[in-house]
Amino acid sequence: MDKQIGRKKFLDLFPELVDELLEVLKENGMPADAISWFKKNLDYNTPGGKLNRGLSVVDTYALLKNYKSYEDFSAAEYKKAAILGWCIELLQAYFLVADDMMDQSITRRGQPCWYKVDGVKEIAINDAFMLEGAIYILLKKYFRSDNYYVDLLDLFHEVTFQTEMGQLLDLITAPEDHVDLSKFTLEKHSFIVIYKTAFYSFYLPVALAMYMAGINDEKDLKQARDVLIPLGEYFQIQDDYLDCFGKPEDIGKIGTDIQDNKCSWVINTALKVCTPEQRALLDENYGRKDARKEKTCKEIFSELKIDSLYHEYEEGIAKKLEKQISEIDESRGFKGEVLTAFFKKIYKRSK
Ligand code: DMA
Ligand code: MG
Ligand code: MG
Ligand code: MG
Repeated sequence: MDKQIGRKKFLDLFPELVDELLEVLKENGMPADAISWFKKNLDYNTPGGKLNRGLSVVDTYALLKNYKSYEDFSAAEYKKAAILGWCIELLQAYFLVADDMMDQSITRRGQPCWYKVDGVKEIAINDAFMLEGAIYILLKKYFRSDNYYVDLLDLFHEVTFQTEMGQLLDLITAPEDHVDLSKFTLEKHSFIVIYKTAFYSFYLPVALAMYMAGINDEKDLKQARDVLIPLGEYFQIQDDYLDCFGKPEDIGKIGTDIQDNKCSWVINTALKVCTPEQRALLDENYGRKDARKEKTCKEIFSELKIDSLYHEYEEGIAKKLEKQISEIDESRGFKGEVLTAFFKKIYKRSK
């Protein structure tokens, strides 16, 4: 499976899906300015990312079916797998448009956040809802008569709610007007990130491909989940690390976690190893909308060598996940290779 070709094929489908979604607005008699607004929303917020989640649906499906190249897919089969992938990218777009407003972020994927674009502001809230709505238009159009249609709907609804529970906890653990670092723990962090990130980013793509491939025994879904949830936790720990230590030109966004008082992996790790003096400085400087105070926090993180603790964590989790994957029971058609492929996409990432 050639990566470059896979990405191009996947991206090539998107304009067609946009046209089909715009058709729905036309059928409803929506005026031209509303149609072009929705098009701009879809184009601005959906395809510009790494596409890891979307491409993983197609890649996982191919692995489960023993396909070695895109030629092995029928045209209709490729389109369906890719549409499931685009549905996750729409879900991601929906979450990110809202997340950037809630986190008061500035840039995303190397461009201004959608709510920061001229003339958008709070309309972004409804735009987020419409990105979510697009998922169910596509699912209905392409999967309504498949026996696993209800499973797809159920899965999208379930992981959406899990993500929203995670976002809730992420937000209320980071009040703007009251910094209390004693409320943060790595256990709480783990709970937040599993809910806000791991279900929709890791379990969802693999489970969708499994349903489409007909490998959907609860035992196999559980085997997948048992690896994908810790893998997703690792991914969000990378996101937290990169928020503080990554370069905006690599990650496409400007970190906001320190100023936003987020219960991130970085601050939790710092709290575990800091001296009382460093702790007092963190209490005074963390979670304030002040670039100078943010810088003080970063200086303490360097003194504490958070980056080497992160690399140690990364080595440790990689070993654990590899062992877990090697123990997968493949007797019903599920494959550990699906999980290894996903792991390789994110191991030691810098963007
Ligand atoms: C992201 O958490 C979670 C969701 C559901 C979008 P985050 O705010 O750390 O993401 P980012 O760093 O991309 O803003
Ligand atoms: Mg955010
Ligand atoms: Mg957030
Ligand atoms: Mg982040």
